Amino acid sequence: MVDVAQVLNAAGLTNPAVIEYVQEWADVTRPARIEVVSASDDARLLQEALDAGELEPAGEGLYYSQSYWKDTARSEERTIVATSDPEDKGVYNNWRHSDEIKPIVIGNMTGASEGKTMYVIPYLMSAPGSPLEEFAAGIELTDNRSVVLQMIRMARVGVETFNALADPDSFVRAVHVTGDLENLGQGTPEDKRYFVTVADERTILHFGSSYGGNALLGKIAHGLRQANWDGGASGKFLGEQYMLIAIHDKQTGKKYHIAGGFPSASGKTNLAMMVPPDALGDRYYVEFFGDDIAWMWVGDDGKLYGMNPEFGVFGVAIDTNEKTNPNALAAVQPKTGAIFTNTAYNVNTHETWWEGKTPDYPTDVTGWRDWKGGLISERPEAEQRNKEFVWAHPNCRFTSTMSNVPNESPDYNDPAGVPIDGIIYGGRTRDREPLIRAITDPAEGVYDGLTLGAEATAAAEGVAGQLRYDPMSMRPFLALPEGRYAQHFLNILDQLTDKPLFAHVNWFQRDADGGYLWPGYSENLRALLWMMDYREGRATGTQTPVGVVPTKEELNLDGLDIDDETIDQLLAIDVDRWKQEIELREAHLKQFRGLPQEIWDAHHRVAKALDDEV
Ligand code: SPV
Ligand code: MN
Repeated sequence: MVDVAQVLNAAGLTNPAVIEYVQEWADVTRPARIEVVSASDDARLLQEALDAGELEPAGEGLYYSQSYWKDTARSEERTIVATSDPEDKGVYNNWRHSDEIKPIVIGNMTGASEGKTMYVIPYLMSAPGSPLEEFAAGIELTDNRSVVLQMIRMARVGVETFNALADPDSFVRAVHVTGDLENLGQGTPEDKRYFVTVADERTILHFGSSYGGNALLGKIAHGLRQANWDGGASGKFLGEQYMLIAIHDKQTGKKYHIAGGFPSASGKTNLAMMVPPDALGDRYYVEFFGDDIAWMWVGDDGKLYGMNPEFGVFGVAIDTNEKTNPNALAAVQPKTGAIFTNTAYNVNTHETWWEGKTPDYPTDVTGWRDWKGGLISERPEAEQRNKEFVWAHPNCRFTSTMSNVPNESPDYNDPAGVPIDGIIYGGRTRDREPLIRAITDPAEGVYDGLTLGAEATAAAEGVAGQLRYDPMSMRPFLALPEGRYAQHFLNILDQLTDKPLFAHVNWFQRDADGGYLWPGYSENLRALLWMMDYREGRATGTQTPVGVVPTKEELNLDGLDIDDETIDQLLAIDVDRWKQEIELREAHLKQFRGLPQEIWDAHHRVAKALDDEV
């Protein structure tokens, strides 16, 4: 048996609470070795992973990894929030009593790291010195070297950072055990995977995956689920699946900070890394703070402050190209240390490729393997360059640190955070939602977030035009029951003397032929500029029952080739379609126990305004 105290002490981790925690879990998982890691171990661990065949070279200082084929995404069904109080059960948090679920996960973890190394990863989900530092520290234990390499890119990892904490006993206990991936019964009734956040014990127990948020526990489990709980329990902050950017107006010198939630696959990463369109580039610059998580709190000056707790980006690679996201491409250039997962890979040239990286497939298929490792050249001719037979997995990813993203904000590391001027919610809706509508009443803003959703993509998934609701884009990440979450959100807003403006955006309106009305990507900046003009009183917009939409003249369309009729359509409110939506919202909200009266009042105000419209 490994002498845990000796290994930890030798690595400089002397905190008795940490030693006790590592000992407890080493006794369960029974690793052969224990190793404490810091970011400075990266080069050595990369070499070890290359030597062991866990990573392949993908160009100078670039790496490729392939996951087990049944382990390619976060699993919502297997993700659980556990506490000791049944009152914590919500509609979406998949609540279980910790007395019931913990023994099951611990049973699966028992002896599951035999023969392996247990890596001890001290990490921080904030800049050191942040007012939320006490909620940000964690120690992940993992038996997977690739997970360590991903964590080093996604979180601030290091013994020194951890030892410098004001309160070294306040840390999240995050245990990750990979398990025997080929024998876990993924997707069957005997599924052995469990991804549990025991929120009231600040303990995360994930078993049965080495992929993304299932395994990098600082991200989704700590950064969102635990944060959602801690934020509510302390009353101090909101932990949200939001991107965070600044728009810098070089003419006036002003910087506007906007945070925003979008359901998965709605372009959050592209929006956050945006390069302004050519015609606006002389005046505006977009600074990147984060593409997936924002923690927000009440500042001493009565403004809402926010920061990105992550240290890197775990972005979807599909459709990332020079037009959609040039900054993401720059973040994965040689020498960035980026890791590609489940893209296609060329064993001869060490290049990576994914659908949408270039308009055409690579000209020569020689050496190309698909994400499962199959040679493209060995496929029947008709399946080699055919969309139905993908080269890359739809959830293939790139992992790169924040500092590799060219438009990273100079303020990203500032522990004070940045004041939030606007919060946007963005659905994916083909007809009802205008390009942007500003929402001036804060409770109506929270109501809008709670009724956020994305349209079912295929008819089989639901009724056309009907949303899969995803409150605040937090549906898979809520630890709190919805009613309490909504009340907590309102409480935070109540404390602000200078509140952010809410708005709902939609980049996905379609014409009768199914084509997109709005060009999207960098052009989305135009909607956000109007939002800030409205907030600052430079624009007045048109009041509608569901918020304020820009007038045509107020929207900056310089250099954009778009006709008047299309703009009219983009800004129109279809009252009949909205009335249908109100009915669906009512049913959606009724599911939530203890939803604050303020939210119901907001709902009824909007419903009445629509009824009053002739
Ligand atoms: C998401 O699925 O929303 C992610 C990726 O950000 S993962 O970390 O795998 O959950
Ligand atoms: Mn996400």
